[in-house]
Amino acid sequence: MIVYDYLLKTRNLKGAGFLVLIDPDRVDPDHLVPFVEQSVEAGVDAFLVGTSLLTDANASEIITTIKKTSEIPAIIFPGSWRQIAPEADAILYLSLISGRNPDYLISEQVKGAPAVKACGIEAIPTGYMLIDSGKRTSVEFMSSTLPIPRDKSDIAKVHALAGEYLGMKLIYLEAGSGAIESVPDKMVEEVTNYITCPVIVGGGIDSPEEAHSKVISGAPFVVVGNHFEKGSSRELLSQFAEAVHVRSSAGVEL
Ligand code: 1GP
Repeated sequence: MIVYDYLLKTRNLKGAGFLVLIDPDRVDPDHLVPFVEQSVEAGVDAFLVGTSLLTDANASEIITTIKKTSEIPAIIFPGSWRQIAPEADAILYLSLISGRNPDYLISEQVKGAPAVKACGIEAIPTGYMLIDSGKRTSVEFMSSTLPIPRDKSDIAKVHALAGEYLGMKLIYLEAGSGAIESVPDKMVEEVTNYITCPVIVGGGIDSPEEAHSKVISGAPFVVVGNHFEKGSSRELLSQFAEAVHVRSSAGVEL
């Protein structure tokens, strides 16, 4: 399975893909298996596994459990090069293109490249862009980078376009986990209209209605994590999945 192709097929068939973030630092190990089972039943399209940009949590155990429990792709969403795990199906090979810190533009990626090659997992080049969420985030502080202001869609557009021209296969618009304000719909719309590269939107999305509005604004992929850490159920996951799958809820062949 080529995970990138699976994601594109998912977007084409369902209208948009619903990705659930599992944070190894915060997941309750006793709840992981039921949560994965509920996610399968609800129609979640892929799991992202990772933690905030700069910590070193070990994702291997979590990914092993996900893979034993489901066939849904498990994609590493790394906070640092140490989070690379051979059990995963793919890794979002992030470069923090909204920032000007060489550590997160290229240094972490150089350190991680041999490990990804040794694991043989699929690397999906992803331009990672921080968008101001109304409050200072840990990624912003730790990476010493400034987020793009919420009302400056033009700045977001040209960063995304530069990422596309550099060969990124995904652009991730990130408000930060648990953000008070998610990425503005207007910015999602303007960026997705401006580039051809598929866009992921995440951070602070805490209702099915909010997830739906990102898709209606043009987002091909929506990520939700923090909201399910406060409590989840098959019903809640289904409500989100239905809100994101605006075209069809049919399964996509792996
Ligand atoms: C964080 O975009 C992801 O990196 C998901 O954010 O945890 O706020 O849903 P939440």
